[in-house]
Amino acid sequence: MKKLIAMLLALVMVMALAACGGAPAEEPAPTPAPEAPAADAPATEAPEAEAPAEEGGEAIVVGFAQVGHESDWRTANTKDYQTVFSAENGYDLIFVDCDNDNAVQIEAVRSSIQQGVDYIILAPIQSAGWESVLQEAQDAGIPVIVADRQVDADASMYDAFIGTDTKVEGVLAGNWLAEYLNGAEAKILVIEGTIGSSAAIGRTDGFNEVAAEHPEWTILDSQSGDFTQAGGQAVMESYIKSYTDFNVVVCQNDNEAYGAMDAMDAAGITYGVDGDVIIISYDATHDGLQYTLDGKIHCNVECNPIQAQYVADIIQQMENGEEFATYTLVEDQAFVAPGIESEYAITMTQEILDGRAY
Ligand code: GZL
Repeated sequence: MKKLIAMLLALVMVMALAACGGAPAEEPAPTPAPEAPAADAPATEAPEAEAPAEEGGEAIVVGFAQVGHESDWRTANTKDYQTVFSAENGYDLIFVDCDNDNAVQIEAVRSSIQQGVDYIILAPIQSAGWESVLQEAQDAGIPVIVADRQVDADASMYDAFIGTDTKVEGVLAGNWLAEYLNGAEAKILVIEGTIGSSAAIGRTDGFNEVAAEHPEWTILDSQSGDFTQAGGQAVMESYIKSYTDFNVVVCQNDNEAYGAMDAMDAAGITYGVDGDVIIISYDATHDGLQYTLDGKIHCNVECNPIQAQYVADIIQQMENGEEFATYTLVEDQAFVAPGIESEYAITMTQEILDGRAY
């Protein structure tokens, strides 16, 4: 109802302007999405918070179906949403931690539809299987914003996407490895993220695209650690039993890397810039960058979890009947251990670590 009033008011204003001959000469330019941080900026602040459109009015009710609590990245992402979509900012956030369970997540979105929320935010655990529930949201007239990960559904089935390009992250990791190895042989073990998630699919596809250009590389195995530390450790323990000759481990998030390091420690396998095994990780969370600064992780490809304000800005634009960005890419960069110079990544320093927001 609120949206209808806002639209009518906007329509009346435009008609009034037209009536007074004050109509803008041309369509108002679409409001650009907030500038993504420059690729080389270590800072990770999102754009300035603004009061929602209904300042002083009733709260904007937002249903948020979050992946779960599987990683430090997710913790930072959830905290960011709970900070931005607070009651004092004019929101009623109905937050559901879907605990990495796709069926639970689909039901959480259905529940938001049944509650008649104003907006739905979906961070999809898996990409597949969203068409019918997105159609239900569309039939109910509830805008859906897909965040963080992608869905395998036509873009017309939802209203906006905010997130990173994980295939680009995979290519970045591969390009850094090629630069670092400089033609040397690589026997690579990969610990993937959650099966069916666009994050795991993208990073795998991107890295494999680069690997295909390097016949001197062999990817010995690639199994899912589900983006968790326990999963990373279990997969690495299994790899150590099966493979005796490997020199690169690619972990698709920091928590898997911590688990892999635990497993290699237990087996007496050395890693890092002074060890036998190269570790590549993703996320660039605080602890992941600490390990990178310490030389334990060679290369850490960032995936910025600070995304909530981008979503809030789009909701405000929708509330005001304004143009909004239907696709917002949150830029990433990569970091490497001290002593490594790279055209693809920033060499870690204590100052960079101290300046990180998550
Ligand atoms: C990436 C995000 C991934 C992180 C993991 O966009 O979906 O999920 O890389 C998290 O740490 O579990």
